[in-house]
Amino acid sequence: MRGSLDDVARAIDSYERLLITWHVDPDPDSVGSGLALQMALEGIGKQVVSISPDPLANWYDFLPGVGRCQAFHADLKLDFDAAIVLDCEPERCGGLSSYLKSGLPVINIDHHGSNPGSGKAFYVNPEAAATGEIIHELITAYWKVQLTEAISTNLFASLSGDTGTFRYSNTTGKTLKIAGELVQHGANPAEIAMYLYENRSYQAVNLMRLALDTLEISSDGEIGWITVTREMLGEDPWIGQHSEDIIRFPRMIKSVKLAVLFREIESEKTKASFRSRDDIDASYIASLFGGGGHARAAGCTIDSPLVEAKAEVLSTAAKMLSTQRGSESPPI
Ligand SMILES: [Mn+2]
Repeated sequence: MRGSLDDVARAIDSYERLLITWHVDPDPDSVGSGLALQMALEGIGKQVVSISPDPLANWYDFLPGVGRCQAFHADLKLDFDAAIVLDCEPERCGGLSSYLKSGLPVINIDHHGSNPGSGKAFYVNPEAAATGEIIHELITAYWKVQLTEAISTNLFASLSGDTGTFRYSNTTGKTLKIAGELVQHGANPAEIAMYLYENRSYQAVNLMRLALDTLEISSDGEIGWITVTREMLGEDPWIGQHSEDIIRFPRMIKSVKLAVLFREIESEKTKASFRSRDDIDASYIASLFGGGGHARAAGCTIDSPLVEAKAEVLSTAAKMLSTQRGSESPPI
């Protein structure tokens, strides 16, 4: 744990006009946390604007308050007393990052262990399953905010998104306790799950079909990967949730300890996303390529063509797994 939630609450208290933002490729945790925090802070009299570094896909439309969230563009008038950066470091805020570094006080709340913490006040708690878990604590403990149906729905979406609907190893008793409280205050688990997982476009599901066709596995069965090229994506925009949708296929395989999704971004730029299980540290391999994340979910962007990046990542991953395995025989 880095920084202090007390400092964060005090810092927020001392400003009136606040910007809330989060990482590029937004996910339900970042957006749900942001909208819930915006509503809570407006409830205590703050002026708050949420700006997403990237446009939000239509399927976020079910989140209460999402209609007031703007997508960043260069002509946007930015005039705030301070910014609250959620679920990432200020460097991951795309087009907003330069504004965040212009001397504006920045308050940072995150649960990624790779975030060193920075700014006027920060709180980074890698034990929190989602940033939404921290937002719940912040707004209920410090400002005694009443959980409305709208706030509860946003926070439930945040927890649900980052825990794979309460299945991943980051799900704790505390996560479930908070989720229960959110349901008591109006969050509807079945409806939120439907919007999160059964509300895709034909194109998005078709992309999964094309991606699944590229599934490969290492000879020892421990590394499974899928490759998405620009051609597969066609004219459709990439949205963060595609990663979760697609990387779950290699991770379904019993023997796979490290699942990798390779995505061609440009001819010389490749993104690798990692999901791991057992004691494999996904953030470690991501950090070797300049990325970061959580122990079980991490990612990096490599300035190499797809084929080269894949070869490099897969040989590094194989070495990492054989070192971490030690003398034990692989459990296939
Ligand atoms: Mn998160």
